[in-house]
Amino acid sequence: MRPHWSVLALLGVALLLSVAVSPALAQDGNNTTTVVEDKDKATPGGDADPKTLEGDGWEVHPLSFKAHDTRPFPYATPGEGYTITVVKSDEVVLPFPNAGQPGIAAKYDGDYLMVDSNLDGKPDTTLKSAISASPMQLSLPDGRKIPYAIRADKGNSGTWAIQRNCYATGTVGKTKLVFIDDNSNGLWNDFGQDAVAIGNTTYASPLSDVIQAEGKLFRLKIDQAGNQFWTKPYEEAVGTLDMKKNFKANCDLAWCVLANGSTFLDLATAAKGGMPVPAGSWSLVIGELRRGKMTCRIRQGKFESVAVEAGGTAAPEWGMEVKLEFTYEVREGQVHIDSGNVNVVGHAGEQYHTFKPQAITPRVQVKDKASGKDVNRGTMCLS
Ligand SMILES: [Ca+2]
Ligand SMILES: [Ca+2]
Repeated sequence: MRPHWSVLALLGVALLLSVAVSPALAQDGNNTTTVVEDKDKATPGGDADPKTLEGDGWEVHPLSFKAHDTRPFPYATPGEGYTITVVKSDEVVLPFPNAGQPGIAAKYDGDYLMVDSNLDGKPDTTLKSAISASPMQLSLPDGRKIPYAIRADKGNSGTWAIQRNCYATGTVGKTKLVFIDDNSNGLWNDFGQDAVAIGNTTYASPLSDVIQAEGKLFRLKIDQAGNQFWTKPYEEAVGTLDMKKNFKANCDLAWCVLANGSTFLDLATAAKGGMPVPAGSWSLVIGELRRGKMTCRIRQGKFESVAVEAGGTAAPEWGMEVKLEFTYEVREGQVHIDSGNVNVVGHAGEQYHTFKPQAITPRVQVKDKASGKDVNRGTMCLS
């Protein structure tokens, strides 16, 4: 016995979820239909050594540091939930680079958290939960001192959550690049874990060893200090990937990151006709749909990798029609649906989740399979 899927629209349109019940289902039993698998993060790439880059075709680009001082952070990133949790103790050390020291000294003083912003070993700057940024200094393993900024949020249980609150900007030609220390470790070159936003977008991709700018592909390296990066034209096999052409939805595809090994590209920023990408197999990492103030996130689900051949163009069909997949069980003649395990699934198996601002409220309709008559109906709230 398989549940009957209702197929309806995404975002702002009522969703109907129905279960056909047959006499066989009068018995208790479980019906699991979907397994959610999140893609593992890519492993970090190597560091950039300016000496080995000189004379090898790499072009250097300066970066400007920017401490951010309002909320929210201006760029959406794949790792934006990453935080360092600080608990109360006599000696608090924040795990940021401080050459020769285990970290940055801090003091937990009642409602306040004080940090040593000038690296003299004494906490000197008080962070309140209402204050978003704290300019401070870090000392890298090689002794270079760099600017940095964090934000601190006080948790309900007396802990503090610390997160980077700064970024670094530069350009390739006329294209703006924004680098983000997204794993909040004070180093800017963690490929796959840090992030970069390229072009006219507020969405960042995982830091990638190949980027697209000015309609071309470049290899990328970045100094761990976040003060410069290098590019070099990508000269291996290239194809075209177009994630917009055959994407159907009543909203904009605002963010669409696909990965091939340690290369991450945001296909939502592609011009009409698609984006040049290294030939190979591309998997969906993260995305977002937007219509007005309504948004929802996209994850891989069962979306299969897209093959891009050298010189070829791939444009997978995805998006609507959208269906709901869910788990239910029948106990004592009643249908029980686990609202925490209802997946909104797109045409190619991709999943849509985290709908904002309002929750989705599918109408639930239970039918008797034999007679086709409605047995019950109601409304379920999905956040
Ligand atoms: Ca100090
Ligand atoms: Ca980092």
